[in-house]
Amino acid sequence: MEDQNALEVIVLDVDEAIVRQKRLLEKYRPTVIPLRDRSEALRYWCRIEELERLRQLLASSVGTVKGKVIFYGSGDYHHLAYLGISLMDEPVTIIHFDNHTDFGRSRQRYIHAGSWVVNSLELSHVRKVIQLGIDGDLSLRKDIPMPIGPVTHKISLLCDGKVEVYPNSMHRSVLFGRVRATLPCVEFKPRLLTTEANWKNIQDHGGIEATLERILPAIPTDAVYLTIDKDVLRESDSFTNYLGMQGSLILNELLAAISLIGRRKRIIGADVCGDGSYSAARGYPLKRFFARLKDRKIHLGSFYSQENIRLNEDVNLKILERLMEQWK
Ligand SMILES: [Mn+2]
Repeated sequence: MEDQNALEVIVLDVDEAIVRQKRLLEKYRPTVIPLRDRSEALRYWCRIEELERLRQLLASSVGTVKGKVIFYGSGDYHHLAYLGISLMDEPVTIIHFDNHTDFGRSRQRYIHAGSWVVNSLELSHVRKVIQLGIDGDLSLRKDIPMPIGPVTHKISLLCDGKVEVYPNSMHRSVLFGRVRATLPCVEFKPRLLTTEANWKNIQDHGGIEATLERILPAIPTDAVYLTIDKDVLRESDSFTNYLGMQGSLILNELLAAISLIGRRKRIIGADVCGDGSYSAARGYPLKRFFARLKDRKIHLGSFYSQENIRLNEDVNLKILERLMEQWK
């Protein structure tokens, strides 16, 4: 019989999305940290101090998070990745699967599901972030049709080589503002007020494994931390809060990537989000507005359908299986 303790799983239960996945609970017997009373306070964004408190709670509840996998439900909580990342204790490169770059600008003293990469790169042990699968960002977005560029995103992180962005299929986009840099992942052509970006996307450059074989030898650390937002996957492979706006990566490509990273590098920690969940946002007018706008295409029943819960649980189990192969 397999040793079930070989892989330790932590659930930050902010939105019930993971604890509904009964096979996952039975198989891995995760440490569940109850946070549902903070569900709306933490969704989309929260104050940095709030995460500092949570980090202490996490560390005191589980000791180390090194070599463990953290689940926390919807990608609306992707800033909780900062907890696991900040608790790593050696120089590390973050390998980030997502449909979005998450290095947007946010209000001072706040951390956001779309800005946590900026905060993570402020940690001295975090050397670099490699982003894979990004098709829904750094272009005119369907959900929030506003110009994207240095005003909305911290593009300097890209220019300084702190972040590399590899879309899955997007090959060209236009940024508002002039950007100049010579980078391995993109060619910028500055115009008068805009910049044309030609991306070295995954599909047109040999697929996910060829892309990783090119990138991994150049990253500055042996240790890597994986953070996976399953909105990077196509819709038949994942039910998220980004219905109609998900990425195009196929589950088997994600799994192959995890295996390859595990063979070439030392995975020291991981977290997974993107399990769709409903937000009532009671008591938070701004979040409520945001939730209504963002989730408008999702039928309420979809959040509770057994089919969607099973779909997400299957993906989580496969991700865990792959990680377990790397860690056994
Ligand atoms: Mn994300």
